[in-house]
Amino acid sequence: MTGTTEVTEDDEAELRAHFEATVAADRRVEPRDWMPDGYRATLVRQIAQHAHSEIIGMQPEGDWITRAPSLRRKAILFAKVQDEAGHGLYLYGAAETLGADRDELTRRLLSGRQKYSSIFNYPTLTFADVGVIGWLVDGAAICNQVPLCRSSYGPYARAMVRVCKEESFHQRQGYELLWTMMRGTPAQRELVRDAVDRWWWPSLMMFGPPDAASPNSARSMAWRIKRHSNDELRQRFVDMTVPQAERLGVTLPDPELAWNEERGHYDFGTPDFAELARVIGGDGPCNAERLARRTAAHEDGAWVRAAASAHAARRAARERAGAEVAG
Ligand code: BYC
Repeated sequence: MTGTTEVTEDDEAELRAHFEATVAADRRVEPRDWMPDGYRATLVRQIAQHAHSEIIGMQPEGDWITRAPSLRRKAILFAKVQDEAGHGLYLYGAAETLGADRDELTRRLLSGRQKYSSIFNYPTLTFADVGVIGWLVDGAAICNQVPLCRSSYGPYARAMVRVCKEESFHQRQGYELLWTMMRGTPAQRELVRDAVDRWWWPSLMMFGPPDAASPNSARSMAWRIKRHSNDELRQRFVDMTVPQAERLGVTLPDPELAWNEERGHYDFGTPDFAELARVIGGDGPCNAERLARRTAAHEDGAWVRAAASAHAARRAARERAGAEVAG
């Protein structure tokens, strides 16, 4: 309800019942529908964090565009990093449908009040990291995001459909790069081994804290924003990735990794969740660098935003004048 329309307690109870029934029936909540404040706030938090991750996520791989080993690899990497910018745009757009202001979201990111994925606070030391990010990081992103295509909020769910299609392509390109390196020289295989060792555990941490320590999961799952818990998705990722590692011929750095016939899943070790908390809290290897770079890019882009706003204002004025003449 917007404007001056007064909402009585009875109206609100009816709207709430309609919202609960929509969610329970797996129908979509749309921007103009009534929704509880907590639902809206949870979505803005998650979608903004997701959008920020896409934009900050351009940095670690972007570092290798000028140093890609061939024109083909450079073109692929360029396209992939550009896709991430597109994902950020869809997601900021989805957040705006909830009434969020994009400038404000950016301010919150730059001031550290809103988070982005922990994974992008690790450095990309060699070109093998580009392959491993595609394979493991995009692989984890797909596991997490495919169920979000069925999220209860329409604009978020629809944005996820396209994001997931592109992420699947990214994952394949990462796997193909590693496949090529694993069939290359011993030095190339060593680069892959080193990169897998460094990225495996941070990739498992992308799914968030364990369920017992996840303050938002229960509420988000009841609202069908999230469809699975952090631990369920982490397990799904391990189950999906181990056979791929075997095909590739790489060893994942976890001595506890073993098929458990009884559970029908792989057992695996516990990620260092204290490290995850430190990285989320701002104390990861590259947090300061990532935010400094994003801040500089934002400041450098001020003239583009000013020019775009002036252009949009002139166009709107022309359209208004045209409408008056036509009227
Ligand atoms: N990193 O109660 P929990 C990508 C925070 S983009 C940082 O479990 P929730 C890609 C969490 O926000 C990857 N923070 O939270 C892009 C919460 O803090 P607040 C991004 C994390 O929301 C470019 C607190 O810890 N994907 O893949 O129920 C190139 C407690 O956690 C992390 C998405 O954003 C983390 N890893 O569940 C390549 C997907 N984990 O906000 C790839 C959408 C937790 O209460 N997001 N936190 O202060 C989600 O699915 C959920 O938000 C999460 C966390 C599973 C991440």
